[in-house]
Amino acid sequence: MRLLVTGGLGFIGSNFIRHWISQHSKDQITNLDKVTYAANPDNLTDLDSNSNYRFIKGDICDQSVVDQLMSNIDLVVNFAAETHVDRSIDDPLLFVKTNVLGTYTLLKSALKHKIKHFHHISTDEVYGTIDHETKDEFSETTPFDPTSPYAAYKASADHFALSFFKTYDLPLTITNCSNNYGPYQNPEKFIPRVITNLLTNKKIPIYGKGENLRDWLYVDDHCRAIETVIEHGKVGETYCIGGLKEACRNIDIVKKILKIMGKSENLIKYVTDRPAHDNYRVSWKKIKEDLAWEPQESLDSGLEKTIDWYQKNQDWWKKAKIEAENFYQKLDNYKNLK
Ligand code: NAD
Ligand code: TDX
Repeated sequence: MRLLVTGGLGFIGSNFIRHWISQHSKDQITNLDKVTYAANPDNLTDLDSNSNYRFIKGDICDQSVVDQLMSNIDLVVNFAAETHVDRSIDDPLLFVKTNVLGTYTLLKSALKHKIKHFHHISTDEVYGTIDHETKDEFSETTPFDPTSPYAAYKASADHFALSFFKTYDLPLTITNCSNNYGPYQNPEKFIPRVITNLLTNKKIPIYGKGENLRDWLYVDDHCRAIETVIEHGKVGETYCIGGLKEACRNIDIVKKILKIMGKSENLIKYVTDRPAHDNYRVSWKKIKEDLAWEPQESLDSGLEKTIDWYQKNQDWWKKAKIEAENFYQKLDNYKNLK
C-alpha cells in the first residue's frame, strides 16, 4: 500500500509513521510536511536509509504539490495542522489556513485521484466543554460546540471531511482523540512543558486553579487506534479515542510528575487562566466495542517513560523550549497590556 501522511514531522505524525513502518514494512510512505516551528526534522532520521520512506517539504494548502503527490496513493492520513490552543487564541487567522483550507485542499485532491481511503485526524476539543461536576462524557453523537479558535477550525475541517463522504462518496474515516503525551511532543504543550521546566529548574505555571479536566492518552496507543480504524473502521464513521477511565485534573498530573521526578510541590505557580478554558472527558466505548481497541499504557507508566525520554533527549528539545518560552513571554506581555 502507498500512503500519503501529512504533518509527519510533528509529534503524533512521526510516532505514527514509525509505528506503521514497523507493522507494514512493505508499504511506501510519503510524508508531506511544511516544517513549521512545531516540526522537528530529527524526528524521523532513523528512517533516512529506508527506501520505503520519503519526505517532501511542502504545504497541504498548495494544490499543485498536493495533486502531484496524490497520484498513485491508496491511503491519506491527515495529521497536518496548527495544534496549539494558546497560539490559536493569540493568532486565530493562521489556523484557518492550515486546519480548514489545507484539509479542504487534500479532500478535493483525494476525490480527484479516487483515493481508496482518507483518514482525518481530529480532536475531542470539537465537542467543547463538559460540566465539571457531572459524569458527562463526549461521544461520537455529542453535538460540536468548540470553544477555542483551534477547536473551531478543527470542527470546521471535520464537517468538510464528512461532507465529502456524504456528498461525493469519498471513502473516509475520522478519529477524535483526547490529549496525547509521550516522546517527541513540542515543549510548548502541558506535559512536556512541566517536565522540561523541572529539568531546567523553572517553576510550573498552572492555568487558573489547575482543576480543568483532560483525558490523557499515550501516543503509541493513539497510533494503534488510528491503525485499527484504518484497517477495520467503517467508512463514513467517526471514532472517539481516549485513554483514561476517569478524566484527570491538571493539578493531579503535575503532582504525579513532581513525585516521579522527586521534586517539591513548592515549584507550582498558579498563573492567569486561559480564556474560555474548557474541560474534556471522552468516551471510547465505540472503538472498544466495535473494533476491540483499548489503551495498553497506564498513565503512571506512560508518564515514567515520557519523563525518561525528555531526560535522555535534552538536545532534541532545547531549541524548541527557547522558542516556546519566548512565545509564552510574549503572551504574558500581551495579557498585561489588556
Ligand atoms: P504538531 O503540532 O506536533 O505537528 C503538526 C505538524 O504539522 C508539524 O510537523 C507541522 O510542520 C505540520 N504542518 C503544519 N502546517 C502544515 C501545512 N500547512 N502543511 C503541511 N504540514 C503542516 O501536532 P500533533 O500534536 O502531532 O497533532 C497532529 C494532529 O493530531 C493534529 O491534526 C491535531 O489536531 C491532532 N490531535 C492532536 C492531539 C494532541 O494531544 N497533540 C490530540 C488530538 C488530536
Ligand atoms: O503551561 C501550561 N499550564 C497549564 O495549566 C500549559 C501549556 C497548559 N496548561 C493547561 C491547559 C489545559 O487545561 O493544561 C491543559 C493542557 O494544555 P495543552 O497542552 O495546551 O493542551 P490542550 O489545550 O488540552 O490541547 C491539546 O489537546 C487536544 C492539544 O494541544 C491539541 O492539539 C489537541 O487537539
